[in-house]
Amino acid sequence: MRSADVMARARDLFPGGVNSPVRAFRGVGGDPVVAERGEGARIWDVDGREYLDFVLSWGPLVLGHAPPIVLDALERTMASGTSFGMPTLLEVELAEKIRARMPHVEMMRFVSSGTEATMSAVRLARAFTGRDAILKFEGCYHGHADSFLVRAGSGVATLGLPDSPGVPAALAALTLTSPFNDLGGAESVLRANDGSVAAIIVEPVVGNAGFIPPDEGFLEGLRALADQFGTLLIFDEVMTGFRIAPGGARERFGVSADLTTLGKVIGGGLPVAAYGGRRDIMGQVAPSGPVYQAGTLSGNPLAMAAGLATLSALTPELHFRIEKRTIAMVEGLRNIAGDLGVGIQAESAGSMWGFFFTERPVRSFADAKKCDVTLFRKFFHAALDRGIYLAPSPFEACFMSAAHGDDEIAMALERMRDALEHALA
Ligand code: KE4
Repeated sequence: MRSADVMARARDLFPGGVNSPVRAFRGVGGDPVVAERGEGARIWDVDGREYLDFVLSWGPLVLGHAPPIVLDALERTMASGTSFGMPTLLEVELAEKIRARMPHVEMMRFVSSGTEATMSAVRLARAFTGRDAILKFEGCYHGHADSFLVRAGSGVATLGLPDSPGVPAALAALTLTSPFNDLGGAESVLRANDGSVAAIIVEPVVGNAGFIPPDEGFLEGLRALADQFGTLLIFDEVMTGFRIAPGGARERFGVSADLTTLGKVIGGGLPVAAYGGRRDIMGQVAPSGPVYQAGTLSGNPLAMAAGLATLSALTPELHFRIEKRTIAMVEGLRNIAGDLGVGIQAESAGSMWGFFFTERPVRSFADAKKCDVTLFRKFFHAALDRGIYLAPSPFEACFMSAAHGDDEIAMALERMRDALEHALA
């Protein structure tokens, strides 16, 4: 088995044999799938097995794997060089396209990972307000910068890590936390720390504790609290940007954050992320202001070209077509669980979706942790054996792409019904 051989070599080279923890299947057990190639909605592993892919590189591939429009753009661009470390027209064009869809992102800065984006946004918020504390929500994941590894989601939750060693207690103490969807809790934290909280940072739709949408009024409430306590509101849209609506959280919920972080989709599978927002805040970033942040490959032309091609193809019409199929997926999953007498909460927002095996609504990370993880693990592997690749953790979201047509959804639901029957046996 080539997968086993590759992983044996990988384990000797990388911690856990992976370059990012969630890939190691620790949340579901067993050995990871070793990818060989992807095309559209499908991936093949190094042993030639084919899967319908609902992880799509954890969100970036909203057009599916290796879309011709992106490959063509990369081929054209790389012929002129791969990196300059100088201003280029491509970065201007991608930023203009992002701002056209998210006008509240008046000014921005490209970086190469979501972690860089959120880390920089928090540094900027601390500088702009002169305050040191931040408020994040339990189960939300904002990348692996020190300040965020406090009650974080995604891989931190998957591995059941209390937080992370190596983060100085003095710094961790500046990260305040509260349950998602609990406005009262957020208000009492802000009141108890009045005058010292620089920013509230939140995933407008949580994709890192499993999929948890905001209650009606929750985001509006955070906006009001931010204004009341003089803190900035940061929407971490690294995952939700260009997935929950063509214009992200502001279009879907009508709430404007002071700063927004983006990533994944805006790079179309290449390393791109960004932070941006109010011009008066972004103007504080070096070299126009004193807040330092830099990056050798920020605005890399290949990455910009992939992002541009992706956003150009992702018209509102295409977005709503993918959203419709995502709704069909979660409705189908609810029907299957209902037929088999299994409690499930299956939800979606635009082209991202997720499910928990539980009778009770999931509104917070505490609720998510009560879901039936054992059944999830069995279902995950039964689905994998039937050629369905889901996120290998109950504390992650799944995604959909333009390449997942009606046939792929029907095929996936048929195989998932069989997988759930098997998992329950
Ligand atoms: P990166 O540094 O991994 O590019 O982005 C960090 C990040 C920030 N904010 C949100 C809302 C995110 O979802 C992420 C990264 N998401 C995870 C998946 N849950 C990336 C997968 C991984 O860690 O390998």
